[in-house]
Amino acid sequence: MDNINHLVVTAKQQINSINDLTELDNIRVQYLGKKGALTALLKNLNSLSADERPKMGQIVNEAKTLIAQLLQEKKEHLVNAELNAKLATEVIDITLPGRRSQIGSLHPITKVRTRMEELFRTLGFDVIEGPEIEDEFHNFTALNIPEHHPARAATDTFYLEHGDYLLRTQTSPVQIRAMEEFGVPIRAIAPGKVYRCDYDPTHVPMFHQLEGFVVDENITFANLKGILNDFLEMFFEKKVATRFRPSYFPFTEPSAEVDLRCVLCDGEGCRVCGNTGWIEVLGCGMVHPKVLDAVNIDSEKYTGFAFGMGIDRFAMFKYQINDLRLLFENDIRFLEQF
Ligand code: 2NM
Repeated sequence: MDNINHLVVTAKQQINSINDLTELDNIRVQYLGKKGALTALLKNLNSLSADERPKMGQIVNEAKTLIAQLLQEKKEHLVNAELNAKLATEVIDITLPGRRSQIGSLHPITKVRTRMEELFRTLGFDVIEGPEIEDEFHNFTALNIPEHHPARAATDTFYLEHGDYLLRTQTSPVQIRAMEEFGVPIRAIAPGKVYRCDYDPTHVPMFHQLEGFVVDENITFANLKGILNDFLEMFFEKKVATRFRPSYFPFTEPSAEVDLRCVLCDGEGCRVCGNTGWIEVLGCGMVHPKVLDAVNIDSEKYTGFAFGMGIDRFAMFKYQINDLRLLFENDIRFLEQF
């Protein structure tokens, strides 16, 4: 009797003191296994007298049931604890705010370029594109830029290592190609990237230009002035005043530079116009007969006008950006404002 009580108490203590399923199974084997303590006691019943045997049998069986029950309860407890520990490591805080994906926006240069294209389309111009890698004929020779003109120097132009290829320094070679391909009459703009060896506070080696031209019979300087004034008024969304100053380009004759009465101070003088009341916005002129000759267009019969402007400069006026380099640093905090 005492012996059995002691056995149960010890078993209970052992079960309470461990925290591991393998150890728990060792305890089970120790008491209930084939060679276990209780199994031994049950086998021993045979050696008892007939009247002691049932009573003792009952006691041993009760002890066996009790230990089995304790083992089972502990097993459930351990399995649960293990599961809870695993779940705790997998907890997700569903109250955390999600990560938003950033929504992109068009670069201000792209927006202004698109706007300029739209306006010229309404004025009857096609939009044409061409290669950024050009040859000397299309970039210089056909444009009446002489052999030793400084613009051709390697200090001003990016030449490729092989052949006579270079990065176009303006988009006029696109217009040369268009005249070669389509002939006259023609009325188109060529927007795009151009490259020059330049880097200082007001110049970057890659910038954007939009050049336009019309070649047909009876095209005059008056047509040029009309188109440019219309375009500028549409772009700046107000009545503008312009000033055509005589200038020189090899590919146009006569040539002019166009100043716009400052759209910010209306000619009063401010930081944008450098207190002159005028801002220089583009160059233009009547297409030089030699340019038409270079692409086999009869320069006795046809005349044309052409113009070129900086898209980046127009973006700066439009959005009042005072530093050109902001447009090329691609800082998202700057770009997402437009
Ligand atoms: C300018 C200024 C003046 C120009 C000329 C031509 C072409 F191909 F027709 F001859 N395209 N663009 C031109 C004329 C460009 O940029 C300041």
